[in-house]
Amino acid sequence: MSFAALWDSLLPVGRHAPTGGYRRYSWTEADAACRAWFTETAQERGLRASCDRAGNLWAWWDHPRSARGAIVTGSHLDSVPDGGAFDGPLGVVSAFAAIDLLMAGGFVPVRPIAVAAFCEEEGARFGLACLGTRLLTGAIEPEAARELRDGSGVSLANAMTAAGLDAGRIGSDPELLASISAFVELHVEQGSALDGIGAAVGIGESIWPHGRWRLDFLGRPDHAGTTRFADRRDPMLPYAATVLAARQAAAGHGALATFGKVTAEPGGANAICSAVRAWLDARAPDEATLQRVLDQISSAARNAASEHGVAVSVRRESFSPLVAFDAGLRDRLAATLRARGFAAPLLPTGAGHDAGVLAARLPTAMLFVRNPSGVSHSPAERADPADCEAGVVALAAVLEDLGGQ
Ligand code: HGY
Ligand code: MN
Ligand code: MN
Repeated sequence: MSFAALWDSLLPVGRHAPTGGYRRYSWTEADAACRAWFTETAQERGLRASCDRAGNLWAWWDHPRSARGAIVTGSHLDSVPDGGAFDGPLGVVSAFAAIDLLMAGGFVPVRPIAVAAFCEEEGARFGLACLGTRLLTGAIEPEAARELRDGSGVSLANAMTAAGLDAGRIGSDPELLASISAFVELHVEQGSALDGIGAAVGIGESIWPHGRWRLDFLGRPDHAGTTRFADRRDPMLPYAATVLAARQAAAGHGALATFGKVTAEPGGANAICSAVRAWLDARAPDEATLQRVLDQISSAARNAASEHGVAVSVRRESFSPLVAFDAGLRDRLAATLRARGFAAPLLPTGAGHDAGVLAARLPTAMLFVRNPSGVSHSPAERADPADCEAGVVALAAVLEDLGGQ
């Protein structure tokens, strides 16, 4: 099947018409439809569909006699709130399209090849990015994962159970990991470097260390029209000061800091709120810098809170260390692609990926496809059809190389 037809078959799932963005949150109806799409797509190709203990989906092009490790490709199907169509799904759809291309060309792999779709990569529902690969690799304990809560207080265990999975079985799978020789994730570029260079496809070099922290500012609710400023304990003020301090701290260190999610409780327009809960996303070129930025932001939050008689706590929800992708695999991809006429420049990225989590356990690599808008985590995210096709050709070449010997 062509990339375009396959792409179109997934496109309507989880799309929120008023914004044009995607709301594919883990273990919801939209997620179930994505999972059903994955299984059907695998079966249509004669691939063996399976689900691991963490709920990640796999489609296996088995090799009955080979004892060699598998080559795995894929990405994720979940989205951030009102995310773009490409972040995640491009890697999964391209993986199936690349297999179609290889099968149509009569390619016979000498080892298994598989497509994977990992759960909750964005952490949009349960707060922890790359949850599926963290579980698979043992980077999070099953008990801790089961207790993760979404914004409505539903636990991961209950959400998985409601979706028909056995949450009691979640956990790492060393045997599955040991059966894999390499993982290659294709992803839409979340910036405009490729557009600037004029290249359709690039190769990942490293991922900045990054994480999420939750800040709770607790004040005292009161009347907006009758409470004198001097008598207020308004958590909105230290929160606002912290947002500005975060920008300043990050900018001063060549890092990034973002508050993209905030709630004011109870949320009355004519009342001082009792609590402001905010989520900080911070990223830096190295871990020491990231720590310095965080220390600066935390201390600004504490100082502003105490100035306004507000309590504050800072809690880490998610952390991903610096990742340098496997140099041997990266060079091999570069040689394969350059032999096929791709410029294939190397790119660092500030975005997190399952390939980054898996890199701690096996050789991993990434391919990026040009994004002419340079925008991601937004409905404006884009990749042109010709570049998506180029990505499929590039991925097929890589799978042919890695899976053919
Ligand atoms: O948030 C990230 O870096 C990624 O897009 N999951
Ligand atoms: Mn993303
Ligand atoms: Mn992604």
